[in-house]
Amino acid sequence: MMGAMLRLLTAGESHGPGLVAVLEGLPAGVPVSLEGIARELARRRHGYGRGGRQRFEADAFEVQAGLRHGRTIGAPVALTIPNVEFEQKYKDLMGPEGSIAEDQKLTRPRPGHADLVGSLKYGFDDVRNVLERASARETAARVAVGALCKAFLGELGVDVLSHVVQVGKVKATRVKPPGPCDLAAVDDSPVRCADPEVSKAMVAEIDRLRRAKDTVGGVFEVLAYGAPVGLGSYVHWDRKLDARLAAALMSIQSVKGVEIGDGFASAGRPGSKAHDEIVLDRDGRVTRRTARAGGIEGGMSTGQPIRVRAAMKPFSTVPKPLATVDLATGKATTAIKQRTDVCAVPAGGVVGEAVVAFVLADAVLEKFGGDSLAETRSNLERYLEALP
Ligand code: EPS
Repeated sequence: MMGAMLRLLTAGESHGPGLVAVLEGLPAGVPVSLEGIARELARRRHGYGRGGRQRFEADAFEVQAGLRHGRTIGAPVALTIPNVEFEQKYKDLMGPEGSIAEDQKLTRPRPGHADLVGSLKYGFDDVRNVLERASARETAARVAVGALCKAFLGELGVDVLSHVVQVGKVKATRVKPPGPCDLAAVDDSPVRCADPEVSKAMVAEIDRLRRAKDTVGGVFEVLAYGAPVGLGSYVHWDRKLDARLAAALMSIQSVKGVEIGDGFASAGRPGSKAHDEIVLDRDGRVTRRTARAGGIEGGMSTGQPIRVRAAMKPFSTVPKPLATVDLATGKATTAIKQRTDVCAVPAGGVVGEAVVAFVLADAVLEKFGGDSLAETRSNLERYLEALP
């Protein structure tokens, strides 16, 4: 991912030796604990409906560069996360050297995954080259880096969290979005849903789809509290905060729709009921009557909580395999049966937090700059003091 100020590169195949992430552009002096990174990685592994892998995958990462004595030093931060099965199970299949027999090649692409188009585009006769990199395993690297972005934002009073609002046909209609104090309760829910009753119904929905040998998608919401007014810009399409958030969320594997604030619901409302009227509060300060825009107007943060949603399609590795064509024989067949998760929407929310934190950290650095956290903070404070 490429921001105005931050750059993130990930590498790694799902069953290769491991994942690598390099984050460049965070100022020096950001306190980062290894436990904090481990906690975020553990949050991504949890969630009702995950597959077998998450029970043994340890995500035992190592920091190779950029952190010293618990703080960033302004240099690129590099992390590696080994895949636990590589040594015991996948060394021959996925190692950097050697070869495999013809009959070990995967040639039955899964509809909905990158398998078919990736193989055609790169000229592969083994779909594994594609699916290993296209796998959502890559999101572990982004979550590890997201923990660093969150630590930076946290120092500036910005909190990012998420919750699940839909799994399959089950929707949470509770209107009030959870705040930072509610995150522990959300994480305690097996599906990371803020409403305990809806949470139970979502678990039942996942069980129903598992029994039917199927997979299920859903919607998660990401909220950011404490973002200052004026992040992003209205002057250019590629500097708009909502455009940057939408691109980042859409880059998450399985995400097929993004909504900012009331987004799609606004399309069906009259203009008189679609906006957030500007009013004075009791103390004579400018405020808003509602929060329909999701904290973004004209491509800039308004100072209200930022609220975005992402829709995830069901996993395309369906246990009851879909129709496909064998690339080796040209004959009709059924798709590869890989190990799969039934539902990854709770994990999707954690990945959503990470990419939103990346975009907000980038937008903060674009506006306030700073080679050290202290410099960024003092620039931010001066700006806030000067606001009318
Ligand atoms: C995932 C790792 C993958 C899958 C899942 C998400 O691991 P494995 O293939 O070893 O089970 O569990 O990815 C997919 C289902 C997919 O189609 O990409 C993870 O770590 O998030």
